Amino acid sequence: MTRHPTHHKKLIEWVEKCSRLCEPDDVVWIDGSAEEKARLEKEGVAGGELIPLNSDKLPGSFLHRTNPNDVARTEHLTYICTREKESAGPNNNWMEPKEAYQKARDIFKGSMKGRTMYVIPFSMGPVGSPFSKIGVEITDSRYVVLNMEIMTRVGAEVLKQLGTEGEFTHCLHSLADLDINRRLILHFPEDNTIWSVGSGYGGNVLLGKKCLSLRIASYQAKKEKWFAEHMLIMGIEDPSGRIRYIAAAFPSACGKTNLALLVPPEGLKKKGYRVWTVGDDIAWMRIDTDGALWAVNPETGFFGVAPGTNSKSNPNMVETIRKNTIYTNVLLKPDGTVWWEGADGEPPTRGIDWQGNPWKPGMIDKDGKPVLGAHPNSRFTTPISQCPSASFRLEQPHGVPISAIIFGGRRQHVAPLVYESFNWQHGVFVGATMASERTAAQYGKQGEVRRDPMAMLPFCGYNMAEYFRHWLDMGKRMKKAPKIFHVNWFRTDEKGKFLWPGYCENLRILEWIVDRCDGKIDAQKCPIGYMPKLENIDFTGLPLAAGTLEKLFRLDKKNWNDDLESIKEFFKQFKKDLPEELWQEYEALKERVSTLK
Ligand code: OXD
Ligand code: MN
Repeated sequence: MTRHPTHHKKLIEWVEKCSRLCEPDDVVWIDGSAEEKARLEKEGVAGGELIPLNSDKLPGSFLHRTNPNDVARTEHLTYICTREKESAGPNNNWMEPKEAYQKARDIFKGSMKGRTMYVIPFSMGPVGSPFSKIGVEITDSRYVVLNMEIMTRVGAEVLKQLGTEGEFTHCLHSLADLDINRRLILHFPEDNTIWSVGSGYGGNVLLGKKCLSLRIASYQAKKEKWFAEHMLIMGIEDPSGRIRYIAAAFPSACGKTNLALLVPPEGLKKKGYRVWTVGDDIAWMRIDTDGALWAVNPETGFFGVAPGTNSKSNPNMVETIRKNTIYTNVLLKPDGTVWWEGADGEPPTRGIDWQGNPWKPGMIDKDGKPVLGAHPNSRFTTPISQCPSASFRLEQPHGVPISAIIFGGRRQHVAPLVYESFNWQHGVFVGATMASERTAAQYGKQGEVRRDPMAMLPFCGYNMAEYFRHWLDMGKRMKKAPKIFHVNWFRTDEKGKFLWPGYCENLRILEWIVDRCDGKIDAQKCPIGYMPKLENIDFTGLPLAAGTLEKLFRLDKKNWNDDLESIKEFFKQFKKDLPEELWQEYEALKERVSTLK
């Protein structure tokens, strides 16, 4: 009989029930101690799940390889399981809960035979903060335990906070046989439960992240009147030492992590600007007693994409991942360090690729394509506390006050570099109509527009029409609502070349946004919102070719009309559920766009 480190009866009963279903050899409760971590790492190395990396150059770091059929989130196997189909809405896969539990139970049955079942109590958000939610993840993967220890607050202090009666999200995970035909990522928001089986990939199995902090939390946030959003949070310190915090939503692969860890360009640094990173992926936001919106990052780590990370795109991340980092599906160099496409320096002359095969630059596969050293979605898991720009308010139970919300996408032509919405309702429309064009790196037709409202399309745990209603209602509850902006770093010229240099130069636009929030400057009223007077953006030391600014801010009537058509199609799928206010905003925009020349 296992000894339990808790007197929480329901938790113990649930653990025993899962144990009877999965039939592990033994059950281990995770306490979050350093000794336990060292033991798990040692066992992981002995069992082949972890490869220790060069202890001088990357101390405390390991490499893990997932099954090659299991390298990304599997949206088509991800379900919202509510009693009514309508509650999941038109954008989620839906399964009836009874059927879903039965299907998964068949796969979980005996799946942990010969393995250890780990029980991980974890807190999303500082332990004991009014923002925080507790989950307990049961898993048969040591890799999951070690990643959860970086990404969340884990162990004894969480159990203490949970007490004998506390609410928690029931998260059950098993690798089972990693068969893609027996893989399911199931969310039961009405039961506060997540079941994930048949995968070992982070986004599917670190259940505190997308599954709890976005899908389950968004459902809870609607009920409890707060926000669970797919947003970075960063602080911008101005030369007077005042810090303004912003939250920003961009679809995956639009540079959220790079923006959150931005290092100011020379000119702005000299002026006295500094950036503080609060989070790169998830924001939980509440209206506090002052009537303003306050945000925490519920996570404690970054689960970042490795390819393309280098000293130019993200110098702070390069510093962060030098130690205590778990690398997944990257290339192993002969000196026991790692590499990926788009890393600093020259490619190594040889190494072991992400699938464990010998690799050399220039290798070609049977279809004539280059063999990649690292998988395009290879990752690092690393503690935020190691980041040079980590905010000193990460553990603040009340988080940080949000002055601006920013939405953005990857648009070649339509959206200008930046604009500000007229008011909250218009801002919700701007977020609800957010879109990105597919790049060559993504599945699907290049250039095709994918609408991704508030970057939540794959993560909203309920009907998106209800979600829009929630956003509108929250605006009415706030006394000091943040201003809402839209940015587009990805506008291109006639030859398809980016017009804006991006990366650290984006701070110039954030400076304008913060100045607008502080009421320091005025702006031009345009058909789509307020646009900057160019003299109010600091372009010092940024040589842009003649005519570039004009192109970055030009509004093209045909492009906007085409976009309105696509918005109409998108909105129509929500039928009568779409809040009337969004149709009003649509009509008003159409009217204003008709005045464009
Ligand atoms: C992520 C994503 O992994 O949004 O953060 O896809
Ligand atoms: Mn994300």
